[in-house]
Amino acid sequence: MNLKILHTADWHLGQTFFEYDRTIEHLHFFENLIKIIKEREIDAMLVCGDVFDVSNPSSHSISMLYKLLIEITTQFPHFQIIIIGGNHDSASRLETPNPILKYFNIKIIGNIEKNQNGNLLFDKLIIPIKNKNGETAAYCLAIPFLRPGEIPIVNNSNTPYSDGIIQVYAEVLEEVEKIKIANQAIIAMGHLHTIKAEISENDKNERLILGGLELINLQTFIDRISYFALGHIHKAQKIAGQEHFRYSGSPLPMSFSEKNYYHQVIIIEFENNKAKNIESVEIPRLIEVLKIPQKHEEIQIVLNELNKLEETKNNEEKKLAPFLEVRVLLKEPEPNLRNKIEQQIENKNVKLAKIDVRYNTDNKSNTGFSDNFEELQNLNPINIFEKTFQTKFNSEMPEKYKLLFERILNEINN
Ligand SMILES: [Mn+2]
Repeated sequence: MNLKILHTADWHLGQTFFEYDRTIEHLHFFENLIKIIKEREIDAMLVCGDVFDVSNPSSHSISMLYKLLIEITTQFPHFQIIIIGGNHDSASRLETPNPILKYFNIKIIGNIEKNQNGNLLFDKLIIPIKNKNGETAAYCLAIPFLRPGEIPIVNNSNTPYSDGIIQVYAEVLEEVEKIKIANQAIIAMGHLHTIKAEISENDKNERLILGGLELINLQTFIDRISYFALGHIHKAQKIAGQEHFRYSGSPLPMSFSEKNYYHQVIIIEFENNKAKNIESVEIPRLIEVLKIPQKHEEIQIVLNELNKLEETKNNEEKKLAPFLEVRVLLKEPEPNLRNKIEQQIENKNVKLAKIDVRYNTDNKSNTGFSDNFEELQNLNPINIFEKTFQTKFNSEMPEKYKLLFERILNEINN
């Protein structure tokens, strides 16, 4: 049986980019999405988590989602939409509109549920997907992001979180294998972090919470699942070289570290139980992200670089101007930094989002303090201030700071 699916994830509706509203970017993505669904004659869309950026999205963000869903399903009456919750979404809030959405062939799965015996409610997690002929061409394992409290306890495991998640997938998959017939495909959805997924510097802080023990190895499912649609990692990629195990990535850059990402949605054509054709379709950026200069430079060089930027013509153009990260290398604190930069770019066609300051030091781990107890005992506040300054800025502390600091100490002590 033939079937054409669109896979996307990590929309993060309501996200602000360093306080800049992103509504026009999301609407631009929606336009592209509808165009692709129409032109490519897609049967169903899978949204793999982090639909919203926060667990209590604004009414504006919520109405953006509902408007999109209604627009798609009224334009394409047989279209089917399945959405799972991500770690940014609130499981129960996300599911709230389900009683209405079912009339539009839309299902939102925020969490897993169990019956009195502690067994998974499979009906909630196994969703048949129909093609244009109304045939069930695939079964979807719609498993949302799982929080530690939801997953089964696996005895004698060194990695209980990831083993628990794998067990949930294994149980649901076993159930699907019982009901499916030979020419039906099995599609899995997930919002999770797999082993070997490539993440940005920015993501490392947010995602690696248990030092890597939470990473999921999906190896055991490679031959049993026709396509695994993943969300959570913002960079589009295949998993372990497998064409049919993929992250679609986010349709918009969510941070400056995603500057070079190629945003896309994935279209998968199934023929019987196989993903026959897998293709990524680019989602063009409405607003670029810019880093100036390429590497951190001293303030005068930075200002010269900024001066070369093009002027903005009008307010309309400014709305679409790139988000700018300015990268500065400092020897000592520079209280007027923001002011200087803002003045320089006042009429330029950019939106200042972030000033990334780096200090002229290459030895951050060395605190400059002795580990000798006697010496530590004899340190006074001025010594500590001087040494901290030296470590942070890699230069002698100027006399003016010492005088200011002494004045503070005097005021505190008197
Ligand atoms: Mn996520």
